[in-house]
Amino acid sequence: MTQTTLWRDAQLVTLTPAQGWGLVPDGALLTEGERLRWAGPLAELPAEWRASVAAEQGLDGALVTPGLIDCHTHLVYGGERSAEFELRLQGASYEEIARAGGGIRATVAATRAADEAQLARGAAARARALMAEGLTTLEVKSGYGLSLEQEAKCLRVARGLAGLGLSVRTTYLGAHALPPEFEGRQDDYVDAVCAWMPQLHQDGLIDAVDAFCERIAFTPAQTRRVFEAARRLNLPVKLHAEQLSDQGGAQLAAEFGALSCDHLEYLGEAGVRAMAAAGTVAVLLPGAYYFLRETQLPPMAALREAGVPIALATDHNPGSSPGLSLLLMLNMACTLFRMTPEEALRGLTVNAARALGLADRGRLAAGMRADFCVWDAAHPRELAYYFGRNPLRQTVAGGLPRA
Ligand code: DI6
Ligand code: FE
Repeated sequence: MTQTTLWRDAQLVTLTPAQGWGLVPDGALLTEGERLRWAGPLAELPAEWRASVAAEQGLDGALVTPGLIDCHTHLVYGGERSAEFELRLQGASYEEIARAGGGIRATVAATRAADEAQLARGAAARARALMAEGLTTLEVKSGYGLSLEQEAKCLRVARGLAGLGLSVRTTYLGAHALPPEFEGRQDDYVDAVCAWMPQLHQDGLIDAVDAFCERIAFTPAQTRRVFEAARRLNLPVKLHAEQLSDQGGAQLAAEFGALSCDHLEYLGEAGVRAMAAAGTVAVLLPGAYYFLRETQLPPMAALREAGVPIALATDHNPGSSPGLSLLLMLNMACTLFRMTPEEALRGLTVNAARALGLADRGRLAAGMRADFCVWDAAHPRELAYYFGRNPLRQTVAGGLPRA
C-alpha cells in the first residue's frame, strides 16, 4: 500500500479558481505516493481518509503553493559569455554579436567541446540553484549541439537531471542557430534538423519541438518545415517568437496548435488573436528582457483582453538571460511587465504547466502531482515582493520531502 501523509496547519494557495489565489486558511494536504489525494480545510477532511493517514506533518501555519515550474530554459551548455556582456555594455547589440559569429555560435563551440560528464556537472549546479527556490518541474531545450550526436548528447544530459528529484521535460531546438559547417546552406540545415527528429524521438529524448523564428535565425517558411516534421511525429510545438521583431511567428505557431509562444515583446494584434483562438500560452521572459535592456514591452493589455494564458520562465541561457532565480522572475514580471503578483505566480505554476502540456500539476487539488513548496510568508504576494531573499522552507516533489 502507498504511504499516505497528512500535511496540516498550512495556509494553502491552491490557484484552483480561475481567478484569485484560492487561499485556504487552516488547510491540509493529503498525499498518497506521488499524488495529492485531497486538498482543503482540515475541518472538511473526510473522517475515513483521516483514519488512513500513516504520517502527519505540521507546518506551523506556513504558506503552501504548488511547486514552481520553469517552462523555458536552455540549461545545458558549455562555457559562459561574460565577455559578450561587456561588449554589449559598450554598445554592441545582441544581434550584431550574433551576426559577427559570436552569440549562440560561441556557446555551440564550447558545448561541442565539452563531454557529457562536464555538461552534466554544469547543468546540475544550475538546476540546484533553481531548486533552492522551489523548482519541481524543469523544461530544458537543446540547441547548442546542432548536429544529431551533439543534440542527443545535450538532451541526454537534460533528461539525466531528473535524478536530482525533478520532473524534466525536454524540447528539441535544433533550429536555434546555423552551425558553421552549414554556412550559406540554411535550407539544407533545416532539412537536417527535420531528418534528425525521428531518431531523437525514437530514442525517447524529446517531448516537444521548438524553433527560433527571427531575422538572425530561421524564417517563418523554415520554421513551418520544422513544425511539419514535428506534426508527422505527433510532437507538440513551441516557438521563440517575436523576440526582436514581428515575424508573424505567433500566427504560424498557432496554426500548428502550439503549446506556447515565448518572448513576444514584438507580438502584434494578429498574433494575439491567433494565440487566443488556438489556446496557445504566452511565455514571458523578464530575465531576457532585462538583460538585453529591451525597451519594447510585450502587449500585456492585449494578451489579457484576449484571455491568452500567461506563463513566466527564466529562459536561463548564457547569452540573453544568465539568471537562475525564479523568485526574481516573479518580481521582475510585476515591476517590468506590470503583472499582478497573482498573475506572476500563476505564470510559474498553472500556466507554466499548460505551456508544457501538463494537466496534472500547477494547482493544489486532488489528483494533481504532490509537488508543493512551503514558504515562510504570510501572504503569497510576498513571493513577488522581495528580491534577493529566499523564504523557501521546504519543497515536496512527487510526495517526497527534499532533504
Ligand atoms: N532567444 C534567446 O534569448 C536565447 N535563444 C533564443 O532563441 C538566447 C540564446 C543565447 O544567446 O545563447
Ligand atoms: Fe529561449
